[in-house]
Amino acid sequence: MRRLILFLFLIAAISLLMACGTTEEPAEATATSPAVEEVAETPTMAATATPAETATTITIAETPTTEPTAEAPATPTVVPTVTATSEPTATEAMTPTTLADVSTIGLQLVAEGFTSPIALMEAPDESGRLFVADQIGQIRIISADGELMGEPFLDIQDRMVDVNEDYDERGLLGLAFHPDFASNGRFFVYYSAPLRAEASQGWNHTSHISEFTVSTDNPDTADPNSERVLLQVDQPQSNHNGGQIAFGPDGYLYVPLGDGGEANDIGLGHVEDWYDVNSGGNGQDLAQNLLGSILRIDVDNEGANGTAYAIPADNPFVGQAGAEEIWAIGFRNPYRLSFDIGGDNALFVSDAGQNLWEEVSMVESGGNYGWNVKEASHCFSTASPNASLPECPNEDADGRALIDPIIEYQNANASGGLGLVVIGGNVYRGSMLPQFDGLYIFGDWSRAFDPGDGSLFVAMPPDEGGMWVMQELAVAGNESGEPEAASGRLNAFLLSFGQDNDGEMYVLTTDMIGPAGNTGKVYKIVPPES
Ligand SMILES: [Ca+2]
Ligand SMILES: [Ca+2]
Ligand SMILES: [Ca+2]
Repeated sequence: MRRLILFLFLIAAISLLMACGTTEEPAEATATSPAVEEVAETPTMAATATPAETATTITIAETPTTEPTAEAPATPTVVPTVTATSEPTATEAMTPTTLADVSTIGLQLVAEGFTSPIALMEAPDESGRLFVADQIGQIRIISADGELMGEPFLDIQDRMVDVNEDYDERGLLGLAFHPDFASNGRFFVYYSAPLRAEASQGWNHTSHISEFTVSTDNPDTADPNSERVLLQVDQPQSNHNGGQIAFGPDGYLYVPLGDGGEANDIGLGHVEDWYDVNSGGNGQDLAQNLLGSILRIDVDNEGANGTAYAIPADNPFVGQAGAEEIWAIGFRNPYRLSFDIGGDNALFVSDAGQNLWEEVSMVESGGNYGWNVKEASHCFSTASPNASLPECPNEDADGRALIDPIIEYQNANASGGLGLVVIGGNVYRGSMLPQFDGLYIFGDWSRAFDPGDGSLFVAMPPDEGGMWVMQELAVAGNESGEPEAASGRLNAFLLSFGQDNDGEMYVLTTDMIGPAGNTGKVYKIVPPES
């Protein structure tokens, strides 16, 4: 009986996250019912309709702590060639990392007491300060000696919508320091403001990209009166707002925008695109709105038409039919993005899937990443979102390829799924865990809604072509934790990742489904034995 109640609660909660739009709308009760049916059907659909698809996806090697009797944790077909024992000892230092070398990490608590910590980064100066953005509208500082400072660096709660403590995808969602912050004190935030007067009636809120500057007399305080709103984007629904903004190695600011919200990329504020099989299509549309895209703007110059930012001359749609701010299209909810601070500085974007698949893409100029034609590498159907279509186009109406993700895994709505929402991370470039160098560490928000059951994953580029190989990452010391004995998982909701200037990584969690309370924690990823 208890399992049944939990199951029903899970279904109701999933419909809240995946299908419903504005949670405060009175239509919630009617919107929930069909979603309940859909979700309840998911396990059988996935089991009977997609065996072929399942077989082509990456193999998830169970971590040794989860299943001591499991076969080799590394997937044999994809593990890089291991140096043979007959090789001279001189080459031992060159032995490539295998998945078996990267199955476990340790987590060291750095700071706690946050509500909903959603971004962490080190200022690009010599101060050694870590900045933590909290969804409720505050930016806090962890000093170089590890102290969480009491006074916020910035508090913009009074400029935001009131976030719903039960669940909300709005709030302060992104923070980025100007590359020359040490000399110019400029930084940028992405947050959800109340709907502006000129927006379409009945829409939900207006996303702001704003610039602030640090106070002239106190480096630990921003000047609250320095706000300069660079970009406003009206949002038809409360959810799918993207979030993490970042400067690329080119000095331009990248801004991820979701498809506008609700589910399926249809409904109020969702335009029609070139693909008639599926309704809606802010993700595929280039010209009618900026939703469903990654933008790239120049914050150091003003636009010719009076905008507070300029368009980089090499943006892919300059002089074309699409909006010139757009860098890439085809996203549902690109909540987290990051640039590799080493290697080729690739841009990694996690895109939260709907009912079946979660994905991470490596994003390039002018790329089309598929939504709502595809959910990860699978053909999406707005009419039957719990069953992938057997086929769909491989390119859009302009001949652009629909680019598959580098990583995908099944949503926990389906049996065997690993979680409900992918949380993008970073390419590890630190020195504390050298075996992780060049690997992408990311995770999933939770497998269920109560209690939080977030996961950490690690992915490795394949030898040649195809998707990256991923596996779960066990947290040392959590092997006997709740909710599942020997899970090795976080035992909390995973909200985000951060990276400092040394390339070390951080994990941001909370015990709450929504932005409430003070259970938010920041951990540093450390070797398991430390
Ligand atoms: Ca369409
Ligand atoms: Ca669009
Ligand atoms: Ca995609």
